[in-house]
Amino acid sequence: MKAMFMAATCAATLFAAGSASAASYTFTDGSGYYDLGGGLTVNVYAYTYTSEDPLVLEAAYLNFNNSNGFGIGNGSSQDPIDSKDEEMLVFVFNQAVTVTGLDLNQIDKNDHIDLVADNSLFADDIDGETVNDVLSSYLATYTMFGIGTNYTKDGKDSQDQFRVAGITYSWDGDNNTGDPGVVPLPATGLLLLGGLGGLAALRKRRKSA
Ligand SMILES: [Ca+2]
Ligand SMILES: [Ca+2]
Ligand SMILES: [Ca+2]
Ligand SMILES: [Ca+2]
Repeated sequence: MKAMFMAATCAATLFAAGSASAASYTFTDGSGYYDLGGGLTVNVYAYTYTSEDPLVLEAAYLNFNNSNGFGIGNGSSQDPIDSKDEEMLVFVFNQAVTVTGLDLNQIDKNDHIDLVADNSLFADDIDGETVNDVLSSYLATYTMFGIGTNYTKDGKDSQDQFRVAGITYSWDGDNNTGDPGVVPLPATGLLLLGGLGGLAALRKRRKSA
């Protein structure tokens, strides 16, 4: 039973890795516009939000504090993204991506986080330490991604606060041509594919012999 579960997990990982290339980006300024390379760009916005379904966003002030990353506030670079003002950081890409991880600062299990893709909430009030686990398993593609915190289900805890310094995403860089041939795979994916390919070649040789 355990072996079967592991095999299924491997297959899912392989599929995800093979369908898109993965890359990371560390934000080094607060301009709000970033060229991620290969024709992919992202605009970063700050919002407040008071309702989750439908998500209602109102523009807020984006700030940036060096290696700590993005915060949201009223002009102070020391102001994190926090539940006091129910703040959300929104990334709008020019092509569909999957955000698979974030470089988060000032985050722990007492921070309660909301995650949004294309205007729908897919994780509500999750423990801050599980954000990257949730992201790595949510494989939908979207052009709008948001991370924020409010206190609707969190006992009116206004202490939730964090910052975002970087982002890891997977992206089908060839989605204009549909050619998956040049998409790089992580080393483990290559090894697995090599093993499967070798098996197929062996079968072919046996059949023709
Ligand atoms: Ca704030
Ligand atoms: Ca925190
Ligand atoms: Ca909390
Ligand atoms: Ca929430």
